[in-house]
Amino acid sequence: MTVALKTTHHGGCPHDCPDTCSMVFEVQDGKLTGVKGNPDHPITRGGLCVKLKDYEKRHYHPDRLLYPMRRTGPKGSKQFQRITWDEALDEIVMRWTAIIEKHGPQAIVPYSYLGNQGLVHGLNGGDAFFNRMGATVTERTFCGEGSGTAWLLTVGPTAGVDPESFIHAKYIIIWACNSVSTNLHHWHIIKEAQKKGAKVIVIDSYASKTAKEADVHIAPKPGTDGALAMAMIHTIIEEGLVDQDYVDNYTVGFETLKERAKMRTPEWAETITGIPAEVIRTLSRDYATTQPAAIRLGVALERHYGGGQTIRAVSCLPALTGAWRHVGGGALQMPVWEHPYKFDVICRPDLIPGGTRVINALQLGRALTDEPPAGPPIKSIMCWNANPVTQAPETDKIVQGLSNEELFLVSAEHFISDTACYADILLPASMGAELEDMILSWGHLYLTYNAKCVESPGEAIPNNEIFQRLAARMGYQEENFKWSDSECLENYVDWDSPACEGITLETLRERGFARLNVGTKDNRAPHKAGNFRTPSGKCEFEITDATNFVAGPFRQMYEGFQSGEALDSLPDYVPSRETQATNPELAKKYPLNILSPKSHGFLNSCYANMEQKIKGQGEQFVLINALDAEQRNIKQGDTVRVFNDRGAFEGEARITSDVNPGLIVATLGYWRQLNKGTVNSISSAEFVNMGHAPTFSDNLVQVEATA
Ligand SMILES: Nc1nc2c(c(=O)[nH]1)N[C@H]1C(S)=C(S)[C@@H](COP(=O)(O)OP(=O)(O)OC[C@H]3O[C@@H](n4cnc5c(=O)[nH]c(N)nc54)[C@H](O)[C@@H]3O)O[C@H]1N2
Ligand SMILES: Nc1nc2c(c(=O)[nH]1)N[C@H]1C(S)=C(S)[C@@H](COP(=O)(O)OP(=O)(O)OC[C@H]3O[C@@H](n4cnc5c(=O)[nH]c(N)nc54)[C@H](O)[C@@H]3O)O[C@H]1N2
Ligand code: SF4
Ligand SMILES: [Mo]
Repeated sequence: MTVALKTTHHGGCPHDCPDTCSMVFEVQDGKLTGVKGNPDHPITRGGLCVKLKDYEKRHYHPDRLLYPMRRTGPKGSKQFQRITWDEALDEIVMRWTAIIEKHGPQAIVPYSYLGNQGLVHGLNGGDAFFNRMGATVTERTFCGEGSGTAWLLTVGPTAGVDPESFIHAKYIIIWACNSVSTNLHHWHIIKEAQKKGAKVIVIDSYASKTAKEADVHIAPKPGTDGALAMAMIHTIIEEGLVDQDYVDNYTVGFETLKERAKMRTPEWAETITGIPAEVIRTLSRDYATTQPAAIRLGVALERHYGGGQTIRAVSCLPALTGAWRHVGGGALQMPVWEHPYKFDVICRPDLIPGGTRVINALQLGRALTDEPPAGPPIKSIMCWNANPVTQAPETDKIVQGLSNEELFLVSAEHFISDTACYADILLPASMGAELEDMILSWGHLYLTYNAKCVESPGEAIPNNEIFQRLAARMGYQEENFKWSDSECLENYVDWDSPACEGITLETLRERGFARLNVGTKDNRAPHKAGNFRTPSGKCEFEITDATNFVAGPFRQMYEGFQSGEALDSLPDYVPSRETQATNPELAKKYPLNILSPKSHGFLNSCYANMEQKIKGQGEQFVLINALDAEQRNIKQGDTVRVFNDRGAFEGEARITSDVNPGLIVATLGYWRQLNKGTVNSISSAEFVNMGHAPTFSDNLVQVEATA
């Protein structure tokens, strides 16, 4: 008897996580038998997270979608029947052709996000197809677009401080980021810096896992960080801690910023944030005087109405204090800005017919119910790499919209997700080890390769092939619809860019990863002498003539949203929409703020259907302070109902001092089909004041014990 040899192959974690780990796939007998972190990768360093450590189990999970299926029962009933690929594609093309004839192509809406971060099979795979069709353009602003807009306005598309250079920092502020759960491999670096004597400050509205490991935890009320940042600017200026030489040479608008910050005292900020003025003063002094000082901006910092302005204020701090002068000094938002991808080739925005309407992915529920967009009715949606029924706000409206028997929903998936439940046609998609790709990273400065090393189970095929087959049937002749995955990679990356010097697809295939040529962790100080990628080349405290726009870190595939609405030329604190102070009427009914951060054990909604992962993460729960619990007669472990006018969900009450009175926390990702509602049942689809970002930290609710 011969025993098949175990082989290993380079992988890249395809999930929406800043770490983009380089993985080692282990294959035996044509099956993925195990995964490990690549020990040679300086950030992965041989370890994966709790979600991915047994990734092979996700590949071969008994619930995996293996064949194309057609709906046989009412929408949402999960009654499907196996059909062939030909039947599935014929039906889709027949339905779409009829819709296009009757209503025009804009009656068809694509819906995707970062369920897969591959260059070929990820966020933008499929864009070229729908642009060619002339379908509605879907603006995707789930994650980082408010932050991205603010960052671009202030410092331009720079990767900022290298996450690896944090090892050289002496003062580290992690601002609205739960690194222990969401950016684990950066956390390892921060821990090492801490061991070497760096002070680690976590600014988080509740005691997250990360906050608990900090030297100092500062807990402003949600959405008040802008006031905290403005008071830091005030203190740094008032106390003469400004690096005047840096400010004079490399910034614009210092005098007007100084004027704006004059009244933004720590005492003023105390009344808004709940943080004692003395704590704000100490924070400001220590930050300004302990160099190198590095700030890690979490995505969550954008998630309230004033999120954009908050990020502008925070982004001014390193220039004000000259932190950018040092290796390991400055700020880190999303390093993806310096990755050399050719989004125009990937997305083909040139194919979008002039005047095509745009709808926003966060407002899908509204578009399908009470706020239909101008133009033709929405007759069909194709969803891939996304699961709006758990992940987008106002999910009751989405469910209502998707329940419409007349709406033709096509869903390409790994599992019958909460969204796929409503599909008319299900298409099985390939997973990690079953396809070739390069995985983009918004958390480090490496290119990451993923080899195809096993065949897909059943009849699953990769996203790119799904769109190729559809394009062939629709008669689209453009050459990009015929490129193999390898050809896509050759065409999608700017291999001739300085960042790629010495790197080819072949070298990537051999090593699995490659560091971009953008300096090393030990010498990179991109703004030591200014060189900001703004119109002035300087850090713009003040901007002139700016209008609101959407700056996706993964470049938007159309010309870019310009609202025409003028922006404040200076950063400031802009209050949230739903608080006691800004909406006292609403707060009478719904007195508690709620946060919905990421779950430690899930990756957005991925893994939240796997028994072992639910066991690790725990069933849906609600963190509540003893004071709030007592007032509502809620006991530890009670099932509670959290609700507002938008909807409700249930979870187990965990009474804890990790949250202050007035605030509750319920984490994201739980499946609606396995729970009574989820946290997005109550969240609002209103935008942040910049970049059309979501307001997940700007919601009021009430809580009650269930009978
Ligand atoms: N385990 C795990 N990891 C993930 C993900 C996952 O689902 N699970 N998702 C991935 C994705 S898509 C993303 S975008 C990243 C996001 O990673 P993070 O940026 O860490 O995002 P969140 O977990 O949403 O929020 C981080 C922290 O911000 C706090 N916070 C929320 N609002 C405010 C506020 O107004 N002020 C302050 N000071 N704090 C606030 C929350 O309490 C939370 O602890 O994580 C990625 N990694
Ligand atoms: N309340 C609240 N809501 C939030 C957030 C929050 O902090 N609070 N965070 C927001 C953020 S930051 C983000 S990024 C979004 C994420 O929102 P989504 O991107 O919609 O979240 P995922 O759960 O990752 O959904 C990905 C889906 O794609 C599928 N998928 C994965 N890989 C593939 C593939 O190769 N092919 C196909 N066809 N399908 C695939 C998965 O099975 C999964 O169902 O959620 C947002 N929603
Ligand atoms: S989810 Fe993030 S931390 Fe976990 S393996 Fe993937 S990239 Fe690494
Ligand atoms: Mo995200």
